[in-house]
Amino acid sequence: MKSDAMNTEAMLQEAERILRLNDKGHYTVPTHGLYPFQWNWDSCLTALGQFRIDPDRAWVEVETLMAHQWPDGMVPHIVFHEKDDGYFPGPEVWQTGRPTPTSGITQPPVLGMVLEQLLLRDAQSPRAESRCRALMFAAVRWHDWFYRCRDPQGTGVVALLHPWESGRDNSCDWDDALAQVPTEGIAPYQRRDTTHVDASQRPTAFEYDRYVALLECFRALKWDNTRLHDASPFQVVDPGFNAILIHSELALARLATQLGEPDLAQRLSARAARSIAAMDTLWHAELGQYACWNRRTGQRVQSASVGGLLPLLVLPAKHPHVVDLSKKLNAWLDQAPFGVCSMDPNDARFDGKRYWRGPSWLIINFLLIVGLRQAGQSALTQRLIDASFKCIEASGCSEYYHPMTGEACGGGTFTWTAAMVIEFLTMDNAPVLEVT
Ligand code: 9WN
Repeated sequence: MKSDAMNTEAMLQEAERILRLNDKGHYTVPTHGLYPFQWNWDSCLTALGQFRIDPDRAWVEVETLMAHQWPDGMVPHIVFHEKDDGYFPGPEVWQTGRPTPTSGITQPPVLGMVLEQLLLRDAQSPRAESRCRALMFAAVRWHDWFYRCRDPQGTGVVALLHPWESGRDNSCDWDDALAQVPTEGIAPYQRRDTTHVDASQRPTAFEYDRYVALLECFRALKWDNTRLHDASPFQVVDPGFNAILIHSELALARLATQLGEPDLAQRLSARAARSIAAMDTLWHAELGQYACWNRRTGQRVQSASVGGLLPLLVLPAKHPHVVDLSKKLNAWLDQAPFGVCSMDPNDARFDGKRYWRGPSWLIINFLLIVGLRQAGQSALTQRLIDASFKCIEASGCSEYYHPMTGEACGGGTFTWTAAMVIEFLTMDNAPVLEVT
């Protein structure tokens, strides 16, 4: 929590202003121009901040997202509520055939953890429990989809089929796997992102070609999720993504208990336990952290990104890797005091301004903080909150920040960054939940 009362008030007001600025009534755009639609994990994390302004509006944010869940359980990463030519690839490229157009891939499932928080915070409201109940069942259908369609061999960990699914689009984690994606015959296209943001802060043309190639490959399979996994030239198991999924699964299990569904709670707890055990296979002793696994080649990925620190979300306090990961976080913060680098600052590929290859992101700081609080790492928790506020003080609510200078990067007046500011300013009151 921030001590300076004046600053706190000013920050809260600015954060609230941004949430209102980007509010489209029943969903929120991440920022106008660059991202003019509803994004999956942006909306869920935004609901946490919205709750402090208007609890009902927070529920609506996630209800709107889940109204566009696919019949097979998948929750798309973008819902194209309105027509807008300012973004590529738009609905005419995805061609998923949904009544309201959506993309055809998903994003990190933070919904479960957010639902648990919303219900805890809204316990007095007479409608909260029934709203949460409906959303909980929808979230469980999404998780079932993950294990059915993204882990068809039942290994306990799910694979990503597109870098956009990770939410960490151009992370170095995907470099090798992406290089194997064939691009022959992709349709010509025109990027829009670089008309909004300097190209040096965005993915490269090489990467975009492969993003489009994967999209076209899945489109040719008519977005049939029973076929996509095995057919995809890109199948990467990300420890960060899986940690988010498991953390949400545990949250849903607790909700199921609370809402009188003991059998469901038991099923989810058992699946989470199995997945936590499977995460052990992603520990990379040489890097001293978790790392991705390329399911296509059967090889470990040599990349020390922040995704490999996110398993803090599911480690019990006494787990030895809590100490390893905390040490690493402290070392990175010594080198880069403006938040957690998205890539090891000692890696030759680190680039402090290029999106997910170095910059710090407040939502990632937040997820790490959730894990660190669970693990009782209070000093490091405070260090990360302070680092996040340093970014805000230096550059306002930006999409991401140069982790060594705090320079604003990407889009401005950014929704989930504003939501995280509210969260950090008020989280002292949030209960800490334990991983057992
Ligand atoms: C593609 C909206 C989204 C975030 C992602 C972030 C970025 C999109 C893009 O913006 O991705 O989904 O076009 O660059 O990487 O995490 O959800 O804020």
